[in-house]
Amino acid sequence: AGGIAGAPAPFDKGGVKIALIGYISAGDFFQAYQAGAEAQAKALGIDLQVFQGRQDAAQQREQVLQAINLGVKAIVIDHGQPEALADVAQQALDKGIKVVAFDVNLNNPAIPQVEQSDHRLAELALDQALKDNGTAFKAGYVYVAGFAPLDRRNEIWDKVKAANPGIVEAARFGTVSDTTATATADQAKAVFRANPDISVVFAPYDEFARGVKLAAADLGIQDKVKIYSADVSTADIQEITEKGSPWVATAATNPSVVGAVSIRAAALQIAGDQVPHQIVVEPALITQKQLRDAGVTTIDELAKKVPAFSTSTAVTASWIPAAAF
Ligand code: SR1
Repeated sequence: AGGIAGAPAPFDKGGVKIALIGYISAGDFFQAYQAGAEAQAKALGIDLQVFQGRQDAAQQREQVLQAINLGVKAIVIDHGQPEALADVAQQALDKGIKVVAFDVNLNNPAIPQVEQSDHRLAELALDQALKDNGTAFKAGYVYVAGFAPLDRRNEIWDKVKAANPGIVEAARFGTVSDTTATATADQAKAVFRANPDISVVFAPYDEFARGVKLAAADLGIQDKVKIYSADVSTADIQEITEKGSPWVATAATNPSVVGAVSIRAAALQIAGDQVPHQIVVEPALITQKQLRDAGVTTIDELAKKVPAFSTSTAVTASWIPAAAF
């Protein structure tokens, strides 16, 4: 990879090694995040080594050690379990390697944290749920504790329930695995059978929402349930806008933009710049109605309508070329 004329060292020469180490690699969000990271790395002449996640904390920890041995200049850690990562991340820092964390709280002042403003994201989705359904309904809630973004979204769900005692959480379920959507669908079916009066499901991860939608379709109850989610992808847009879909709103960033931001945070630190400790990519609300009315069928079309979906001004500099994705 070539260098960038006028960029600070070592980006003027190119070939800077950075590792991207994931925890979850299945699903649209994580694939788009990786694609965005790769696109930004390419634009910066970075040699990006990608380590795929398998929801395996021991393996991810091992990959951090491997990256240290490869002589990378920075490591971007995408999700994971803090207790398995904190000490190896510190080992990297001790060797002068920069570390950036996305959606895993490593609780270290030397590690910038990238996030999607999960509180705002949950507020956007739940405000829409209240607007559509009023303040009294039986809800299903999809949640798996221990994932930083889901834990932050959960804080807002708790707040909304406390402020609206008419909202009754009739069931809580969810699975995060390499088959999240189908596993969640199986659980959702059992939940719907046991609680036929659930009319709203808060499923703040698109794989959860897909699972709930699948269950509703299998049981023939799509017209009795409304699903509010997080995240968006081209496949999600198709599922949201199809005739009779119960998936009525989602709050989301463009995951490719978040991937690009994560790489920029690493690159700026390598170049000797300070970056904020908390780096936030703001989400936007996307409703089924907006998508249908605007005839939006893909994430690229969405990016043309919503500027925040094509780019973010977070952690950038004049010498950093835009990523093409
Ligand atoms: C299991 S955590 C899944 C979430 O991580 C990212 O924050 C995405 O928004 C997704 O919803």
